[in-house]
Amino acid sequence: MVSEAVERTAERIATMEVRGAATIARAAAEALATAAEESDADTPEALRADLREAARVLHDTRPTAVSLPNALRVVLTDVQGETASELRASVVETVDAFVAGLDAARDDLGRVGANRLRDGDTVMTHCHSTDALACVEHAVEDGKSISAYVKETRPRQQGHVTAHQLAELGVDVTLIVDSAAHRYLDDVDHVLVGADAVTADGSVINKVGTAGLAVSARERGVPVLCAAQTLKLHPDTLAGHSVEIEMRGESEVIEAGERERVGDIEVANPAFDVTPARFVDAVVTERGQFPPQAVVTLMRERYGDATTDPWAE
Ligand code: RUB
Repeated sequence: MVSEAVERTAERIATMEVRGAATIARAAAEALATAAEESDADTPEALRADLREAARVLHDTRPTAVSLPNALRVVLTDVQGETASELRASVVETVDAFVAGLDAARDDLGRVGANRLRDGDTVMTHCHSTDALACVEHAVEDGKSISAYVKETRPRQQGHVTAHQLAELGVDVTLIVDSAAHRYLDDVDHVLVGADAVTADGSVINKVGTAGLAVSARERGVPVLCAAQTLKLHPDTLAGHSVEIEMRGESEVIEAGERERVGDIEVANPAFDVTPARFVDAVVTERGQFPPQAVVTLMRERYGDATTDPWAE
């Protein structure tokens, strides 16, 4: 039985109260620390079993953001202890270090991304990405004046969060409906998006609509930057595995009362799409910016060739 706190976090991730790849990773790691603190296991083996069970519940919430399994893997493999209490303390310490690492990576990445932005530049964003926002935040801190076209991002309107946060930074924000993106690309210097996963061949998996935006941007000669800390690199893709694209419910697309009006038709609601590497100009990470084709080297350095799923053991 997993603790109520873990169940609650899993529920908040599944219902998207907690959303965005980095934020999901943080919540999942913190839930493991809570699971360790709340477990009454008195042997390291029993505590490890409790942690694996908690990790399984957290893992099965949403399938696409690789930051979630990557976070669980880091915590479950880095912890050590000869006794249950040593192991418990090690989980809390490991999670603290992991969370501090997330913040530091976001900050370092933001500094790298900010170097791409010049004073007076206009960016176009899609969805809400804390990594992408870090780039603008650092550019503004450097004294650059930045404007933004912010796509609203149907059906969940994460663009509203982006618009609000960019405006708070002092960015001149224009909110547009998704289908107006092509119309405004001529006024844009960079498309700036985040990622839920970056694959070994440099493809970027991000909120549905990113791929279409990137293709339009290429047609207009606008560079596409993907801000993604290395926690978003998908190590399973090194061995040829594909990434599951989450399909969400139709109630996000048509409200219950609209069913009768639209009739008996299928509704498909994929949450993410795949932007092939050839439409991405740079992947901005905490270790520098890379052409998407070079991501594979970075992935091997960080994760090695083999990955394990400790929660599945
Ligand atoms: C969020 C989304 C974000 C990435 C990156 O999708 O696609 O662009 O997760 O976010 P959802 P961050 O709202 O469905 O979770 O840079 O904050 O990790």
